[in-house]
Amino acid sequence: MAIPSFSADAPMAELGDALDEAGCLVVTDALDEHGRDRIRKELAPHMEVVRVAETDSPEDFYPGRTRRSSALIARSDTVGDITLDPHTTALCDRFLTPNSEFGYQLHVTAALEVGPGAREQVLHREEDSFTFFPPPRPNMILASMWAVTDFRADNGGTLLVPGSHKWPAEREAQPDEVLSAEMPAGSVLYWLGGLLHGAGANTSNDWRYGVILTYSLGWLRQEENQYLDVPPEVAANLRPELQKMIGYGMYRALGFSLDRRVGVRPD
Ligand SMILES: O=C(O)CCC(=O)C(=O)O
Repeated sequence: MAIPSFSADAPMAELGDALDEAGCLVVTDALDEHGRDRIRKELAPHMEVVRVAETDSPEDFYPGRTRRSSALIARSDTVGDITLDPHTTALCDRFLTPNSEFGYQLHVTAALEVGPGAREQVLHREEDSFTFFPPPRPNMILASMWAVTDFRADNGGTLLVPGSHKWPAEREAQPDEVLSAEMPAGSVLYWLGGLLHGAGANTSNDWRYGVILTYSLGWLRQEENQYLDVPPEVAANLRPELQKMIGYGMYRALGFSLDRRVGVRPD
């Protein structure tokens, strides 16, 4: 099974059908060069101070020779903009809302650079924290990866196992089932939380740069602690849709704060 690829003006229903079948999807021409430059510039002070490990052990979840930074909503207005991208929200509406009728939320934000010499990351599923449900699980997470640079098979492009979102837990991916999500800078890759994936090895001389934004059902614990990474004084300056998306809202009775008046009705 191949990784489906569409341009940003393709009908949403076709994108959604392709994602449903393959568990992954590339949308090209989603972020122009100006937007990519702004992301790099806004995140540069945070990426520059990340210590790059030269060595790692095969069990480490994060391979050496990679650079990672999170708390992106507090650090980059442009990441805030793409968080609310209409393709993403349409896909969340289709894949998450049926299991979360009062809304979904931002789950993880991270800028991920894969440097020359980095090894492959272990294949995993975004939903693996939710062990209560055995795979194949109900849809709980939608992931997106924004390509700030080109993603290629030789520079650490994300590895995906199309179709594996429908597999039982015991089925392992064979080498010929693992594909590299090659895509030009400005594309966005989507995958469902049940899909096996991981960062590829980088055998080139270039750094691969991506921004991962994942979304989860509104009643789940978020993987990144947004309340620490985007504390109230920072969240106060965000637009209301983004405040709600990072978790400063309520899901039925979940998430109230009487002191901060979240969830308090005017009457
Ligand atoms: O960097 C990538 O391509 C994938 C990263 C990933 O899956 C992770 O860090 O959990």
